[in-house]
Amino acid sequence: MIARRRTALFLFTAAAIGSAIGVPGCSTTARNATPTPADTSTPYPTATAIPSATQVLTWTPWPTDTFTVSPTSTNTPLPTNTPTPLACGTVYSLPFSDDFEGGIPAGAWSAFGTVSSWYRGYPDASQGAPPPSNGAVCWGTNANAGLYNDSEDSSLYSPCLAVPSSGTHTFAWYQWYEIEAGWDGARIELSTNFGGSWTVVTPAGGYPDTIFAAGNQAGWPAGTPCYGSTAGGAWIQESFDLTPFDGTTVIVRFHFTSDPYVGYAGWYLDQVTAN
Ligand SMILES: [Ca+2]
Ligand SMILES: [Ca+2]
Repeated sequence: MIARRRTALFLFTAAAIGSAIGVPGCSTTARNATPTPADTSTPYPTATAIPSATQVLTWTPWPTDTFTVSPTSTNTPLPTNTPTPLACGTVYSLPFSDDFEGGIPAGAWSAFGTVSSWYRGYPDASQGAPPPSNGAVCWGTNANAGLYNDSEDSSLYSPCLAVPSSGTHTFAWYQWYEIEAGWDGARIELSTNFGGSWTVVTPAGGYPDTIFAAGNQAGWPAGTPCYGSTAGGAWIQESFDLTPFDGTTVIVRFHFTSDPYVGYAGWYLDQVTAN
């Protein structure tokens, strides 16, 4: 079934979309001009198209919340296009919680990467994404605008979190995802040196899927454990053990990648906690 959908969608993209706008690989999914319900906490950007694999999408965080598309920019693979070291700004102590509704400034989270489609908003129901797990907004790949980008290698970065030097600690979040099985994927990574290096984190219960063919933008080889396909229609809470990182200041990133063909609604996140 995946292979059939893959072929059908690729043909549609190449024949109908690419030639229509003259930009190879460019998706034409338009952003909703008027999200429903309205997000009164953050203005929505007015970008009308998702950039192609040869374009760079830059988002200026809240309260500006604007997208800038650089059509002639050359993409640079992660991590070199991600600021290193990452600036902490506020370092949050535990317990930490953020449902993205404005209690923690939205700018405390940041997104970088190759054709990043990360977006804070209300999911686009027409693409199958459910409402946020709470409130009016969540973070997601092209949340409120449809499918994630082809050839994407992007991450949503948490604020800096100071993990106490002793005790048992847990990082948890709610997620919903629909990702092309085997070709595209998502996983959790953590840094204790402000983005200088990243450790892959295994969630409680492990990753349910694997990359089964190379070709994704992040270069994850076949066999890489990840979130892929879908876990169903409901938001699910996931977690991992922060205890091994006691005494450090950590940044957690939600790392997503896709290959050049076939996109789905993507990866949606809400209600992050660290206790
Ligand atoms: Ca929320
Ligand atoms: Ca794909």
